[in-house]
Amino acid sequence: MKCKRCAAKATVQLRSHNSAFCKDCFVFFFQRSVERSIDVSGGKDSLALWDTLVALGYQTEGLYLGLGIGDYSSASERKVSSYAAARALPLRIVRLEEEGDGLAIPEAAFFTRRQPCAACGTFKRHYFDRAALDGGFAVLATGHNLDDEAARLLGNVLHWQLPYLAKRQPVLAPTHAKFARKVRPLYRTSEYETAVYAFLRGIDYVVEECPNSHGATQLVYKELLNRLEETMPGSKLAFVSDFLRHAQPLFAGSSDNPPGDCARCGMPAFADICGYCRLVGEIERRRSQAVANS
Ligand code: Q46
Ligand code: ZN
Repeated sequence: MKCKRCAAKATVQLRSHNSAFCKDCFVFFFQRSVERSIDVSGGKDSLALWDTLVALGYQTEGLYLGLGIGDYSSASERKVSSYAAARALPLRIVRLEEEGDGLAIPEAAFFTRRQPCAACGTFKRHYFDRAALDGGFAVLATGHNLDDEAARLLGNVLHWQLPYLAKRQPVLAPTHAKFARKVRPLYRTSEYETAVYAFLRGIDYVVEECPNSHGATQLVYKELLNRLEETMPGSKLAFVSDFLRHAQPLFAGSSDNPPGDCARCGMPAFADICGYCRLVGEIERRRSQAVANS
């Protein structure tokens, strides 16, 4: 077997990466992948995070996931592409319409007759994990800020979603060889702070919100928390930090068993097939029914 990088005789085989390396190249690959990370959306949080990681000397590669949401997606892609081009930073672009299943968010929402955000979450998780695996990223960093964290935590607490509470941490160790470590370095930084940072650093980001965000549950939680924050400043940070310090360890045992492999796509799955493949199956079934009835 030959080394993937220099074609010398390989001494290390990495089946999860479908690769093999000689000693020197493996050391190079390992050291590089430890610091490779980041997914970017074209929004202020992701670009501010990328900018910060680069400034701190981290080796990064941007990952843009095109959701196929009309003008919003094209504007986001333009912003992130110009950010990366202006700084000569590597950017990987994955567009849902061009991937194997060819399904973008509007189509998924139409056929499932559910809110676009429901399919969006599942698609994002799948494609982020897939792209991190394909790219050999050791770490996947996302730009979720304090406002996002607090809103999600509130949602999890309101519905007592124990498995989610067990995983609600800013650093998530991989539970499967195909998962990268997931980190949310901005979890203590408010939306306002990232907006100010982006402005001061001259980062041109997509200002428009996703058209599907109106009425989204997360937004309702955010508005509630903003009202709380207005009268009791520091509430969001205390809610998130105190949860992590005092309550999160109590939920740690409520997480799912480690995932196996999805029978359809091979990615980690908590059942025979993963949540993404289940969703694609449902969309395909409903699409065939619609064709048959037309
Ligand atoms: S992108 Fe996707 Fe958000 Fe748009 S469809 Fe909903 S979840 S609102 S962060
Ligand atoms: Zn799958």
